Amino acid sequence: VEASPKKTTFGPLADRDRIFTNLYGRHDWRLKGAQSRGDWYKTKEILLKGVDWILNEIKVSGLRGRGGAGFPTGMKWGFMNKPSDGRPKYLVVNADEGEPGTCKDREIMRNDPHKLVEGCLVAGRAMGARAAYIYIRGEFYNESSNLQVAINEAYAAGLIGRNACGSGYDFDVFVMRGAGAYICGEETALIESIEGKQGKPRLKPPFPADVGVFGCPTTVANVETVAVAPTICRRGGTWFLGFGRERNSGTKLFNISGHVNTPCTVEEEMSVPLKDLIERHAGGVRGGWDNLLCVIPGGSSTPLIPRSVCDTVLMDFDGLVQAQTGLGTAALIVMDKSTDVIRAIARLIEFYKHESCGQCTPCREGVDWMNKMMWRFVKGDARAAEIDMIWEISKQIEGHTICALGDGAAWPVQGLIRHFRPLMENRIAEFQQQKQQARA
Ligand code: L3W
Ligand code: SF4
Repeated sequence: VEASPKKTTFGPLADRDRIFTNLYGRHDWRLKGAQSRGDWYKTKEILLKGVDWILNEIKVSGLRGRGGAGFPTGMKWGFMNKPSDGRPKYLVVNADEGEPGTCKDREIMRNDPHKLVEGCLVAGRAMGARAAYIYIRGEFYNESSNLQVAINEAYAAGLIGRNACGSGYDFDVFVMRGAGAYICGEETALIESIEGKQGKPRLKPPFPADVGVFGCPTTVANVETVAVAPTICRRGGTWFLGFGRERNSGTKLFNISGHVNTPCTVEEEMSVPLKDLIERHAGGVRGGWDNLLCVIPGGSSTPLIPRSVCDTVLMDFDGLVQAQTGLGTAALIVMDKSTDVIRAIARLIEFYKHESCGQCTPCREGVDWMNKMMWRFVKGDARAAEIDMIWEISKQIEGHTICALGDGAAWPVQGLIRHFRPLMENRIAEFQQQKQQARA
């Protein structure tokens, strides 16, 4: 994908173009503070413009889902725009944010909860939804209480509930807390959990838009996706489209953690070069850019990329796919040369093994095998041929499971082998040498 002919450089984002104006809680997050920063401005007018107008603005904006899959938001919300068959429709907000390295939605709910509540109303209107359920990660206790305060304030001010904002539209918002399972961030497991069952993913189709929560048409959308909708409607889809490049538009929250001088969450223009993001906002790599080993660019499910790729890659959907990885949740985990990258990936695979729900054989058994093999690779206690074997196991998992957790476990292993195979081979050779010396 070529950069748009009109634009070849991306970022820094000007303050006037930031959607999330209260990162790190520098201002008052309560209703009055939120209103002073533009939230709930002319919401009634947006609602009265109707379903087609809202959907059109979202489509024009080019917004793609911010939870990892990057599905076009306007199209997804449009799946709900069918004649009613009598079943109520629901919006479910995925606030389960469990992907290692990811903490952007937490920041929104903690410091900008009114953006999410208003977003539920606008997105809900676009779908003809009766109510929104916000399913929030159990560990986010403070965030869920801030969110509940914001919801209570919005009810008291007549912004949601009966005749929301005086628009004639009735809309409720409920918060539901999870209980600590990563798999409940998968949209159908999340639906099962809301229904009071174990969080085990369902086969798709049927997609939630046909059969979702309580058997009713449902759209599950990420916190950030929903929270940006009111600003897009106020400033216009073309405003949002003006950031980033074709098919990769808008502003975006990025998390930067690991071996950087100042780990942070920052809103930047989509398609910003990875190197600029780290140097401009995170104080650079510890010990300087030359000390960089690799970066996991989009949360733990996305394959790592080595320093040579990091020099030039753009942080967007297409740029990272071209680099054989993905934007995922846009959570960068930076590793400098002091990192034992084999151990780092082994630790991630152990996480996936622990979180697998166990329904599919390739995930349940395959991820367990990969975990055991990875810890032997950490020591070097393996045969070189086993590198091909674990690659093959990862390929047998990828695409052969009910949900994306299997893929999420397979891809980090593939990234490691793709870029650090000689390191793995050397470690095996060293271990064999040590064993021989010990025998002699
Ligand atoms: C109706 C159709 N709806 C697709 C809907 C579908 C879903 C959305 C995208 O996985 C990814 C995963 C993780 N009719 C439809 C349709 N839809 N076709 O569109 O669907 P899908 O299956 O591509 O993605 P998903 O199941 O939502 C999410 C990756 O994100 N990830 C992040 C995980 C963690 C977090 C977090 O902590 N916040 O998100 C990182 O890579 O691997 O690939 O709504 O129903 N014909
Ligand atoms: Fe469960 Fe793993 Fe299958 Fe997903 S891929 S349904 S987590 S066993």
